Amino acid sequence: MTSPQVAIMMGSQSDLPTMREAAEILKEFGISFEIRVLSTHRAPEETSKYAKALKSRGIKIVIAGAGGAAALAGVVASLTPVPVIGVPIETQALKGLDSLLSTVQMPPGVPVATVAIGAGGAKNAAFLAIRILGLSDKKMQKKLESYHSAQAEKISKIKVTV
Ligand code: RP5
Repeated sequence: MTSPQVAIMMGSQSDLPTMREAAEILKEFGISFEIRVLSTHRAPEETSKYAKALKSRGIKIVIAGAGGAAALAGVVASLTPVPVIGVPIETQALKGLDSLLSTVQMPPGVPVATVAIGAGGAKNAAFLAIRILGLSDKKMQKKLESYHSAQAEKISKIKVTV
């Protein structure tokens, strides 16, 4: 069995409605992925074991979403050379600004490519993963081009009257 290309990780099952958006885009583009709920503060050892095995398992990109004091993406990036895209989950208390800052403000040397807060960010995480995978996959590039052409066509068909 071939290993998935992308690993989607999230800190809690409550993050699934957001992270599902990334999964749906990957599905649409036919990219193989796996999804795991793993938490740096609730299950640090399991998370660490999983992160350390990513490279040898052939995973090419990680999409990691967490909320609040969101350590997941940064910790995973510290444990693997595989590129990590971070999705800040929207929170009740601070509307996800807490998640955004915890995910994006990584010290130099351990990058987390951070997208916008919430569902839009999760979708863009998948699109970014697709662009990265497209660098070495002509078919994927073609699919992306068709996607963007379809978007452009949709926009051009909108007629606005005032
Ligand atoms: C984080 O705490 C998770 O990523 C989640 O966004 C947040 C709340 O988790 P739950 O209390 O819903 O499990 O670790």
